[in-house]
Amino acid sequence: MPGPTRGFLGRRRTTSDPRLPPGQYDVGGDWPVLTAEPTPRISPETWSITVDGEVENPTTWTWDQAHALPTSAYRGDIHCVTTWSKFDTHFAGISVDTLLDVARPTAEGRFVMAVSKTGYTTNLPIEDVTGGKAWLVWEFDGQPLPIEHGGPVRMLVPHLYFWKSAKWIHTITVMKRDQPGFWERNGYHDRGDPWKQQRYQGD
Ligand SMILES: Nc1nc2c(c(=O)[nH]1)N[C@H]1C(S)=C(S)[C@@H](COP(=O)(O)O)O[C@H]1N2
Ligand SMILES: [Mo]
Repeated sequence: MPGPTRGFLGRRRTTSDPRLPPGQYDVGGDWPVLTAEPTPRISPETWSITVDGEVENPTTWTWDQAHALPTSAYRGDIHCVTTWSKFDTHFAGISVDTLLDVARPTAEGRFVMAVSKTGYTTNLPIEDVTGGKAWLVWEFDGQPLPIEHGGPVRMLVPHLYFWKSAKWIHTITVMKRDQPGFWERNGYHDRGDPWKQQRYQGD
């Protein structure tokens, strides 16, 4: 990206970049860690992902079973509500669509709760995790996802603020009705669209 180097203007670049949602700045090469709970140690041997709730076929995949599914990658930007954005990230894993195709949400299943192994939760309308918009990822820039960033596997919903991307994802529960997750109970917006600046309740 053209423009002044870091250190000259400080870390908050003021250049306007069409990739930058309103109120955000380019964090550059950094990838801040934001975690509300103690970082869990999860080994691939014990990791699993379950899709349950309002589905016809509740299913659990082990590490090997998940890795046997068709891989899917994301290259693009991520945006945290604390105002940093990171451009051109590269994640790889599987599409949430692949899991939901097997679990088959019922017609009444209209929301999901993403649940971390730690108990962290975040809620999403099912449309925000289908149609190629959400992933379970285990690679960042071609390397295993670092544990502090949610490794071995996190959710990735890059078109929404990053609190919707649950680290250490363990269960996706399909629900009939919307229910607030951890940050949503604590004042954050229910949906979190960075282009609409949906940061806090009432935005
Ligand atoms: N389990 C868990 N997932 C989480 C969080 C958390 O505290 N716990 N924080 C969320 C928030 S607020 C952000 S901005 C991103 C931070 O991800 P990072 O630490 O990889 O940058 O993770 C999201 N997912
Ligand atoms: Mo965040």
